[in-house]
Amino acid sequence: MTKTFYITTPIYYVNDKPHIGHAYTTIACDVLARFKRLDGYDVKFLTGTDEHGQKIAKAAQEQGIEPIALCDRNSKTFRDLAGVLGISNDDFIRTTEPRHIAACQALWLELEKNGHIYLSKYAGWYAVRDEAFYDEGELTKGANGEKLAPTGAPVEWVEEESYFFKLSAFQDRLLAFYDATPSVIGPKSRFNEVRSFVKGGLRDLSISRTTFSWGVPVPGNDKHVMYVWIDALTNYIAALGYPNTSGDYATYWPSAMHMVGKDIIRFHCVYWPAFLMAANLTPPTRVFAHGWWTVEGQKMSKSLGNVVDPNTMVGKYGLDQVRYFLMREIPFGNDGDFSEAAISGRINGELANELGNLAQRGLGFISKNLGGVLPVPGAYSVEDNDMLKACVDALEPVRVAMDMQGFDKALDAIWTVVRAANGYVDKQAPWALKKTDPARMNTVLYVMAEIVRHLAILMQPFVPTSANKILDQLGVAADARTFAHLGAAHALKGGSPLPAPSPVFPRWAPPTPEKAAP
Ligand code: ME8
Repeated sequence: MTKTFYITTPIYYVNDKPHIGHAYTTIACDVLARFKRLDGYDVKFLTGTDEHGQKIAKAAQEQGIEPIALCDRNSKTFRDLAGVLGISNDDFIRTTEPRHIAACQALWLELEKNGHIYLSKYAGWYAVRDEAFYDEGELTKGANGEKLAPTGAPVEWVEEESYFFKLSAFQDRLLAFYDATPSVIGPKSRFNEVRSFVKGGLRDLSISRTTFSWGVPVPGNDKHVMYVWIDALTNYIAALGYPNTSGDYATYWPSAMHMVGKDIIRFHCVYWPAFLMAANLTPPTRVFAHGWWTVEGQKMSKSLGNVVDPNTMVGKYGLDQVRYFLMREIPFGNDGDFSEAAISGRINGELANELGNLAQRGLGFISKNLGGVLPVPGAYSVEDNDMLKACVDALEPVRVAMDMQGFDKALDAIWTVVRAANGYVDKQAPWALKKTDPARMNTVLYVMAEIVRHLAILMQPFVPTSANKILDQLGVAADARTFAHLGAAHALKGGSPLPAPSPVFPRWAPPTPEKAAP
């Protein structure tokens, strides 16, 4: 039976435009989805937009438009961005879709039927920006003495009738769940953070609001709309056809992984598993919370005007370059800083000088000196065999790293081979063999082409367009590019004509400032 893998991004709020942080999470999911497909998995990859709640209602009001008009417009910008980023998602869910609303109401009824919901009154602090309730003890003070959420978001006092979810009753079950499967939360530091939060005790959670109407109506009580987080989290099962628990739900839910930023870990690792347990559904298999990006050392903010638009970035540096940089620059899970120096360093130092150069050296030489025909190799030397073995052996450490969402570690393992291969080429110096030993030159050039084939196959998840261009230049058939095609059994055929090569990873230089008009 084919193994399955279900990967989701957070669904993004449509009150604002997408920025580099959203692009980061989505690219990470795309890299994983592509990796798993190439590794033989049946993958479902979901992304989408979070369209209900007070924050969206407020944004629409400020812009003088109906909430749904705001949602339609901004959801499209997220959908378009997925196109710009080359995202291979299988589905895009909007929480205003009927399938989502039906799933939310079904889940609610299930929780109610199982005795986990009661009606009472909420009195406490709420941050619209975070769409989160906070305890008095969690609040901090702003510059003017005003109360702020721990995230810095303004809070307001809310007092209203509300339905509550009996979260407090799930403390022991949640702790037992974490302890039985510690791999459910990554990285380890986040696991510890969540565990100690739950260990500290849980209060029941307010799960409905009455002071605005932009949300999923609570079944049987139209005065209430659902709290936006119970609504939002349900997207992950709505897209699998819930409340129907056969079909896609049965196929994919057992392998569910949610990728999120560290800001929303409590919702995904505490509330969501508890809701699912309360509905007698299984919690997700893994939630990974990655770190936060700053820009040139500063927090991204509208007022600083330093919010990085991923469309601009892709236009400036190139899509694969941006994807590579984001996955390579920092250990996944840590915070990172985006700077022009950092990205241009990666583009020029690694993509152009190391991988690109490796591909170009062999292919360019074959094109110029051998009439563009891949030579037939003779017997392999020890070095040839060692290099080819290193290429095949790279898959396992890459796979292990990817299973831990260690994108940077996976790239380290690939780069160990890239660097060894450049060393191999320097040492074998095939161009010097042209006159002295053409047969050996042919073997070296063939081995170089095989090395590049392996590296391009492994690099597809990270730099899909460029890796596939390299594979095109090697004449590799489109259906011979999975990890099952690594190794000698699927080796290139010596004697085959190759398409004309062209460099795949150009160097990057800042645009020269325009000359001032005379
Ligand atoms: O929280 N660095 O949506 P959201 C890294 N709708 N990642 C960042 C980032 C940054 N500076 N800024 C944002 C929501 N992100 C809810 C989710 S899911 C059921 C509902 C990424 O639009 C990161 O993944 O505020 C973060 O978790 C997400 O965007 C928040 O997106």
